[in-house]
Amino acid sequence: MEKKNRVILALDVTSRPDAMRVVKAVREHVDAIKINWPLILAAGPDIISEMSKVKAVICDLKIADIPNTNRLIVEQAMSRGASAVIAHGFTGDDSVKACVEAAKGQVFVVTEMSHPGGKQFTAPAADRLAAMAKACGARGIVAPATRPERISDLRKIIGKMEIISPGVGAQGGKASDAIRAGADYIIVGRAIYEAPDPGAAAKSLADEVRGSV
Ligand code: OMP
Repeated sequence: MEKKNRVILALDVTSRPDAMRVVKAVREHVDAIKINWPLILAAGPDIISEMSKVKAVICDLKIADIPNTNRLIVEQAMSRGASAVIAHGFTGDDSVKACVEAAKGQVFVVTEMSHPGGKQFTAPAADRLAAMAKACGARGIVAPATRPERISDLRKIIGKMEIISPGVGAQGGKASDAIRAGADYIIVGRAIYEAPDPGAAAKSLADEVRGSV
């Protein structure tokens, strides 16, 4: 995935026409498209292959199962053209290693989640989840733009691994704060796809990111 705009589009729309409209409008201003269950369930898994022809696709299935099931899920996602997947780490290092092997390293592990409930169970475990992601050979972690100070803390644990950071816009986080705290990319959904002009919204976020480095 390129590192030009440092914006990952969270394409959580629920129809193929909406997905195509948004991607057409924003493609120059984002480096990757993150596809989650809402779009896969609405448009079918072929949407992964279709989008992968436009941009790198991160398949956000929040994979959280035993190692064998994790492996099967990751193989399906990668065979459809995903460049990377997002997995949970609370299932343990054997489950995360199964993802890392099946995705040839292209795994982002969720640490502290960005929503208020993320403080309840994920925040107390986040440092250990980040260290485990590193030990398992993952590509990076997912860390909250809603709490940029936690991005800085987690950066100290993982070193040069990548941080992708959701929570900008609709959840209250700010793109420049997340990048300054050490995120490599911001992940943005509603603030782009619900904007009256998604292309202009994505461009403005990419400009904010460029201005903050
Ligand atoms: P918006 O809040 O609409 O910008 O969307 C954020 C996107 O990031 C959604 O696709 C969420 O599923 C995802 N996300 C979070 O919001 N918080 C997290 O802690 C982790 C993720 C994720 O793994 O991508």
